[in-house]
Amino acid sequence: MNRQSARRNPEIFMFDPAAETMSRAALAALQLERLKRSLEHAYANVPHYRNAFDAAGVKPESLSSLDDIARFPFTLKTDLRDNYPFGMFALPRQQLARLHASSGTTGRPTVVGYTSGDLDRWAGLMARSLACAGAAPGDLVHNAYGYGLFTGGLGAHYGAERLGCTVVPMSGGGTERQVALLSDFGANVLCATPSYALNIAEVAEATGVDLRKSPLRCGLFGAEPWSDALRSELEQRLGIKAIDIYGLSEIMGPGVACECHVAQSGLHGWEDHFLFEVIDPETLAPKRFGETGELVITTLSKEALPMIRYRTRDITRLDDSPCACGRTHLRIMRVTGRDDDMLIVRGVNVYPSQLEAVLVGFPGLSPHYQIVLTRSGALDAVTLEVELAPGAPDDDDARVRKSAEVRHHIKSNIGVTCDIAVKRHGEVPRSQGKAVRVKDERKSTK
Ligand code: DLL
Repeated sequence: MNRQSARRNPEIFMFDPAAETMSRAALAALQLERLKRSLEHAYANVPHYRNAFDAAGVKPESLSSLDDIARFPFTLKTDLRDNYPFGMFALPRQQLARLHASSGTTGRPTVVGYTSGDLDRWAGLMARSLACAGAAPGDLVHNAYGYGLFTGGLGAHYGAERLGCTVVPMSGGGTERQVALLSDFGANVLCATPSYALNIAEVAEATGVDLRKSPLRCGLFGAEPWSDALRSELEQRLGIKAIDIYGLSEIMGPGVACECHVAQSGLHGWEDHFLFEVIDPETLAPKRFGETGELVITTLSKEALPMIRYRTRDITRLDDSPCACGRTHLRIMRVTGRDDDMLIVRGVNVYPSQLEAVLVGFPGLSPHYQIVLTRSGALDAVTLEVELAPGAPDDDDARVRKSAEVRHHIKSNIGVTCDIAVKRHGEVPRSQGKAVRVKDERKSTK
């Protein structure tokens, strides 16, 4: 079956069926038309793009096919920081309806802006994503993404309203209260980071609330890398379908791509508004469909902040095979991690989510973990902190045995040798939003 032959199944609810099942030829024509406009808009209104295009010897008119995008320069997070706060905006600040920002670990925050038209399209794409995940008008959506400068809270909020849902704007934290309201209000849909959803599941169990017997049906989990092992854990403990949702503030926020509840395999990237490429992060050469590399995104309809070939640092691959749901938009396979989160453990490259895939569901362990980096002399050391499941034996001998078992399992599954520290139940910090998977103590242990 080729992509053209995927047919829409009338049983599957879509928020925007005409756009979501558009033929590949129509989608490509729309992308080309919008891409030309985006390049012109960026070149005419953002000095950074004018300089970068001139330096690369290209003009918006240099593009006559989608493949020509490869001639244009990349945009980096540092370009946003260097033009802090509003220098990358294509419109005067007075014409913007909202700002968001990410705090970043070092230096200046990354500031992003939206016109009211941008907010309208974002709400539409987020509504599309919620429906893709299995939400429907009339559902009660419990939104535990953080509200504020982070795009998660407000992004999911307006999308759920646009879909015709009732939104409970919880934000993160206060987990016991979250559990009580999830249960009392009878939420159908939970929006949260996967690590916070796990915290909610644990607190529900500890307070005797069985969410598996509640009307909760689906979870939209994203904003951080996670594994299929954590997916199974959340599905089983919450009695839901756990769906992966992807996005980033520089491009829009949540809703750039979302898995469908039909296949739960790869995230449909909304190609009528974004152009997706995968490149080799070392050579910067384009990769073919199916090859793993860094995801690069160009916005096709953003007014306030057009992004041309934005290097996300997220590692994934694209899949253009047809999907059982009938949507024609390509799929971005699960983001395993960011290239800047990659650890080098005794010479082997490892992403935290690979360790997670081995740890979650491991007999006698709870699914909480943290990776601690220290330095002894000139060498970096990596310790994986894992935690005993409630009720597991926790005397010294049992912990030594568990540590050896985990070390062996990681070595045989991922090929790295890690130091393992087995903690008592409750000792690994619980997530309140984006989990801090890596604790870098190298500066203090120098
Ligand atoms: O995290 C937007 C978002 C909110 C997405 C809620 C999904 C749900 P930022 O704070 O700018 O925006 O962080 C973006 O988070 O480049 C990825 O590294 C990571 N990320 C986001 N979604 C996923 C995912 C929001 N599903 C950065 N899987 C991105 C893996 C993800 N990583």
